[in-house]
Amino acid sequence: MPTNVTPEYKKAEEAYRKARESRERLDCLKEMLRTIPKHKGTEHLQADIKSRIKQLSEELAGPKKGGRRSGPSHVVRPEGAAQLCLVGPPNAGKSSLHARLTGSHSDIGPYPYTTHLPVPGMLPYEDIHFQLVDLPPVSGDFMEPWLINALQPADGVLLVIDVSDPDCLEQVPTILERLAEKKAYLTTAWPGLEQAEPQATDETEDPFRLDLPTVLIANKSDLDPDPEEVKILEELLGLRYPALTMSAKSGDGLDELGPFLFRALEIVRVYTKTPGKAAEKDKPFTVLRGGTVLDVARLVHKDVARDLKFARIWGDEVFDGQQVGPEHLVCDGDLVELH
Ligand SMILES: Nc1nc2c(ncn2[C@@H]2O[C@H](COP(=O)(O)OP(=O)(O)O)[C@@H](O)[C@H]2O)c(=O)[nH]1
Ligand SMILES: [Mg+2]
Repeated sequence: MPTNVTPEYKKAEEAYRKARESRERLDCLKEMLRTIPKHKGTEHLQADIKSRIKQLSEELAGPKKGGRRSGPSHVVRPEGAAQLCLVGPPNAGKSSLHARLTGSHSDIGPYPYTTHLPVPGMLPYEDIHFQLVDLPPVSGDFMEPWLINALQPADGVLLVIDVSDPDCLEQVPTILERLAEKKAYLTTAWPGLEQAEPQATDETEDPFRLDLPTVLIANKSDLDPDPEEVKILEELLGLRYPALTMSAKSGDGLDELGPFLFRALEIVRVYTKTPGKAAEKDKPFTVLRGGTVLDVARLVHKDVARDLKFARIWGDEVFDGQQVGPEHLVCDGDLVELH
């Protein structure tokens, strides 16, 4: 990695890491290319940035008429409290789980090639939703070239395996390798869970490294009812992902996903009110841990964020109606009045 990059470049890189929308990411990449010091030490990174600009521009340009690429974009725009992608070997039950959890028709979609495209769906949990994105399988033989792009906006991964299939002992390491080749790493580090292993926080880290908190979903528990099975598998695999055992068939364990995600991602729900009016208690905005009043304002509207002076806030950690600044951290259940 290059040393001696300018603060301008660092800022662009930071913005890229935070950007969730493809168009925003593209703008950040262009800014990175503009500001990166042009010398031998950065040649690799310059090339990487250029190829990502090309890839993303094509992705955003949509289907090519008569070209090889056709059909909708492979990147699902994030919605709801968080986006989680389903990754796993063929036949693990990803689409079945997706269908049961979100009411989607992922496996019996109206298009003949449904399984070759990302399929979004919403998992309800209390008064919020998590977006689950069903993806085609990853195997030793094949991984869709666009799969890595589809993972970019995700807040986490559901690594789905068929717990009754001994092949998963080979499939899981293969999947991790294939993703790592493309700089995507499935990590055990969820913001709201105690860290299973220390995470490296290297300042000069590769900006294109994608770390995704991952939960192992041991599906088809109806075929292998041993509750210890997933622990044994993890031990054999040398992995320490948090794990949930479930069955798309019987419905067993499906209820645990929402509460797990809420806790592991440290989702913060914030209700808003307009001055002089009643609170909107049915539809919260959500931010992740560390979210501020300003982040909430951005969700309401970008003009509201731009013009934000202060907020009044009601909640467990504040006095009723306390006046706070834009950088004030919000807590789950807070009611915020933006001024
Ligand atoms: N017994 C059992 N079969 C399942 C379960 N989940 C999925 N299946 C079956 O496994 C096969 C593959 O499922 P599918 O959802 O298409 O897997 P995908 O390739 O990972 O999307 C289908 O025949 C499903 O009916 C489960 O929990 N238990
Ligand atoms: Mg499928």
